[in-house]
Amino acid sequence: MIFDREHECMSRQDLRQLQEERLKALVKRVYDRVPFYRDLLDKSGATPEKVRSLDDLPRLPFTRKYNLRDEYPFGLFATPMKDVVRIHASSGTTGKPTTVGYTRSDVAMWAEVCARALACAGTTDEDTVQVAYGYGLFTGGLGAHYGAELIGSAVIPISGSNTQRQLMLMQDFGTTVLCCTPSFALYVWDVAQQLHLDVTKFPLRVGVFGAEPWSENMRRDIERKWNIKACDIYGLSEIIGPGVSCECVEAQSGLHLNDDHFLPEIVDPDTGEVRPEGEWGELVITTLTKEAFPLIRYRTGDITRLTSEPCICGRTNTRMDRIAGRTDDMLIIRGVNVFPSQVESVLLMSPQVEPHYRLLVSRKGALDNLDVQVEIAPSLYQEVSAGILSTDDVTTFTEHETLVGLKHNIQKNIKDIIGINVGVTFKEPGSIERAEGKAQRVIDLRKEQGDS
Ligand code: DLL
Repeated sequence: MIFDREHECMSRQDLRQLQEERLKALVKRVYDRVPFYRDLLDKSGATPEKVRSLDDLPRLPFTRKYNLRDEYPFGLFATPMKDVVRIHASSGTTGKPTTVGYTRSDVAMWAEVCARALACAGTTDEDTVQVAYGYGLFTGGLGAHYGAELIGSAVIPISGSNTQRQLMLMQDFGTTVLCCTPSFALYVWDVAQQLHLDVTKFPLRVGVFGAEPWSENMRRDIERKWNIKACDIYGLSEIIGPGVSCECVEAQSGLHLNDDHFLPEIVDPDTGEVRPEGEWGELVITTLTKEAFPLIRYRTGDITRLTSEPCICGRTNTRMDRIAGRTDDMLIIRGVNVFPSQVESVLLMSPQVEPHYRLLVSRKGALDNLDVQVEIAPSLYQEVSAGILSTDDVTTFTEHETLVGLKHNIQKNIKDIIGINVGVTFKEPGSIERAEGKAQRVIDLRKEQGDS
C-alpha cells in the first residue's frame, strides 16, 4: 500500500518545484527566527534573497552536531516554547543530550512520514504492530507508534526489553509486524530457541528494523530465522526520528526517502563538496517543513549513496542505500578505514558463528590491533566441548581443530575485504552482552591506552 500516493509518486519535476518553494520559505523562516542561523547565513553570504532555486543549496552553510550541543537545550528552536508540544533527546557522546522539539504540526508530519515508512514495508490497517523500540526520549517507540496508528493498525506499545513477554504477546495477540532494532530481533529469536518456541509458526510476517547499522547478510539471517520479510527503516532524532526513509517490501532495494520533507545531498566527508548521484559519501539533510526545529544542511555522519531511478513499487522519491557506516564510528586500523558492517557481513557468511559479535580495538606500541570476538553456534559449541571432554589431552577450546580452521577462514575473508590482518576470538554462545536497544559493537581501548 502506498500511504500518500500524491507525494510518494510525484513526477520529479513537480517534486523539485515543491522542494524549491519549501526551501526558500525555510531559509527565510530560520533567518527571521533563529539568531544562530541569521548569523551563519549572514557570514556565508547566503541570505534569503540569494536563495532562488535548489541550485543554490550548496551555497548554504552546514549545520553540525556540535552546533546543536553549543545551543543546548533550545537555542535552535524556531518557535516559542508555547508552540512546542513535544521534546525528544538523543544521548550525546559528551554527556549532554541533543534536544529536539516538535510543534503540533511537526508531530502530525512525523506520524505521516512514519505511516508512509511502515506502509512501504507492507503494513496495513489489518496488521497488529508490536512496537519494541524504546518509548521515551528516544524517538523510536513513539515514532513507529504514531505511524502505525495513523495507518489504522492495532498497536502494541510494549517498548524494548521484556524479551519473554515480547514472545508471549506476539503469540497471544497475533502480532504480524515487529518494529525493533535488528540486534534485538536476533536476541528475541535466541530466547525463543531457549524456550523451544517455533517462531516460524507465529503469524509474524514483516519486521521493520533500524536505528543501528546492519548488513544484507544479517537481513537474510533474520528473515530465515523468523520466516518474515525484514525491511530497513532509517532516521535520526535531529531530523525527525524514524520515518526519514524505509525500504519497500516489494524491492527491498534502497530506502525510499521522504524527500518532499527531507531534502538529501551526499557530500565528501572531508571536503564537504557535493557528490553526484550514485556516489558514496556523507548524507546531508535539510528539513523542508519542520517548524520547531528546522535544520539546514545537517551533516548526519551517515555514509550512503542516492538514486532517483524509479522503483518497481511505483514510488518516485529518492532512494538511499543502506547505511554503510558512520563517518565517526569508522575505525581507522593501521591507516585503513574499517566499518563494523564490513566485518559483520563476513561473519554472517559462516553458519558456524552467530551474529553476536564485538570489535575490540587496542594498540601495542605503534600498532593497532583489531580483535573480532564472535560467538560460535551452539551446535558447534556442543560438538567442540564434547570432543574436549572425551579426550584426555589438554586441547583448549580455541585450539580445537575445527575452530582453528574456522578462525583461519574468517581471518582470510576479512583480509580479502578490508585488507588487514585481524585477530578472531571465539566466545561461548550467549556470552556477549545482548542489546535491548542499539547494539554496542565497538570497544576502542586506544584512548585509554594513551593514544588518540
Ligand atoms: O535511531 C531513530 C530511529 C528509530 C531510526 C527507530 C529507525 C528506527 P537516533 O537515536 O538519533 O535516532 O540515532 C540516529 O542511528 O544517524 C544512524 O547513525 C543510526 N541509524 C538509524 N537508523 C539506521 C539504519 C534513531 N536503518 C543514528 N541503519 C543515525 C543504520 C541507522 N544506521
